[in-house]
Amino acid sequence: MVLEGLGKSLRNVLGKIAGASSVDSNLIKEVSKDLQRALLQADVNVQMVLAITKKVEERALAEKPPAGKSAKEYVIGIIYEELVALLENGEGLRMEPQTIMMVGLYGQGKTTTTGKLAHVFSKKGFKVGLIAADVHRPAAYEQLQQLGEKVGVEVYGEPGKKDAPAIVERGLRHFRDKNIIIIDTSGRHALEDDLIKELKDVAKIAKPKERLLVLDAQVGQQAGPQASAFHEAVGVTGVVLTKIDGTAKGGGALSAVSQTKARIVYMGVGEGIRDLEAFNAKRFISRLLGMGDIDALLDLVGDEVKGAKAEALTKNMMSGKFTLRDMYEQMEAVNKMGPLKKVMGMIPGFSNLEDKVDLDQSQEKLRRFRSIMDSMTNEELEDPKIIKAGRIIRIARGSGVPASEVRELLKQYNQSKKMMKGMMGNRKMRKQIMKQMQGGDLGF
Ligand SMILES: Nc1nc2c(ncn2[C@@H]2O[C@H](COP(=O)(O)OP(=O)(O)O)[C@@H](O)[C@H]2O)c(=O)[nH]1
Ligand SMILES: [Mg+2]
Repeated sequence: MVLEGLGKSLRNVLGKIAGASSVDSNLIKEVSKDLQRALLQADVNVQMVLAITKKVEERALAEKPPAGKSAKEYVIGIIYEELVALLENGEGLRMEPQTIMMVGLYGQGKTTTTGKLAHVFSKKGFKVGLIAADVHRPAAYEQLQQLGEKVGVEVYGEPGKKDAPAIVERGLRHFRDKNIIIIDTSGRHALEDDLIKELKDVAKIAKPKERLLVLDAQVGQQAGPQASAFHEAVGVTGVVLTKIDGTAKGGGALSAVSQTKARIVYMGVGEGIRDLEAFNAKRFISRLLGMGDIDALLDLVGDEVKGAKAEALTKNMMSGKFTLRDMYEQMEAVNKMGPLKKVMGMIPGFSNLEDKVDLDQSQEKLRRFRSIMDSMTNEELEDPKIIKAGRIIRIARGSGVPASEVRELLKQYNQSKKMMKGMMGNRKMRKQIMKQMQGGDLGF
């Protein structure tokens, strides 16, 4: 997940609120401090951090929750709103016929993103053409050509020629029958005058509806000044923040760009052709806060297990109860579902398993866990606390596994239970927040 560290600390902040006995000024002060720490660690600008936490404090102390809403839920809602406000910056890229020009310095990810965008549009059924107008970097044409091949999109270029505007002019003519044209342009180590001139000349000919600035998120808060400089030079209409997968500074880049009022349209989250995410502040923040995981899991559950069983399971979990039997049922459901890897990643406590073991092994482990549980009594399944040394030996013998494996299952159960508790807090929050602000539009 993008910005793993920030997500984790934000979820801790919300967990603290959810677990508090009551909301008072002490709790709010404490939460505000934690929020500050979380945002600063993600490289968000100090002034912005102070502003947002001040606002959260003021609102949390002054505003009264409307009837039917608890103080805790209301405070959590305020934090959500203020975080969204920090990043909210307009609409995404329109899925309609247009010409798009990519700009940015060397190595920021322009060419890669051009390929990714070509994939997005062609998947939607558009007729896409790519123009290779980076005339400075050797092999720029070949790089784009390769990406084009990968996604089945034609690339126009004139390797060896240096006149970018002329190439673009001929490319546009060549692509008369296309409805999405994306132009990859040259970069520099810095925004120099000759680059500005070249980009302006290309823009004059292509009249692109979108001029997308591609920015490496690793520059952190520097992304803000860079976005402003490019905007002044060539009139940026949107920003793509790349490499957000590999940096803890993503919070800095995101918030700094938002601050310039530039609209962030996409995030690059990996080197692969599919590693591009449309940016939406509400969805991004709700995901950071860990909302919706359970729903996504239940969505994946096949029809055969979706009925009464899933309902009973959810009800149990919502009430904070999570027995070994519940875990057993989850495993059953998981077994019927596949693709296992995806599902495993969504079950609290199992996500860490996902990376470490291969799939056949996980399947095998599930099978063994189930046979262990088959050797337990109802009482043990409902109340696993009572399973002490003597019972472990009996269960191990009954299911033909070493005692260590029974202990492993119990450990896994305790871990799942703990995480499930945390998530249930979030689910309640999520419902509340949805009702409160979105009318159901959180994008899940
Ligand atoms: N991890 C990661 N790497 C990326 C991303 N976008 C681009 N890259 C890598 O960054 C390097 C430079 O990208 P390139 O598209 O050639 O940059 P350009 O000079 O602006 O055209 C390449 O190695 C890409 O694979 C991203 O979102 N995540
Ligand atoms: Mg390039």
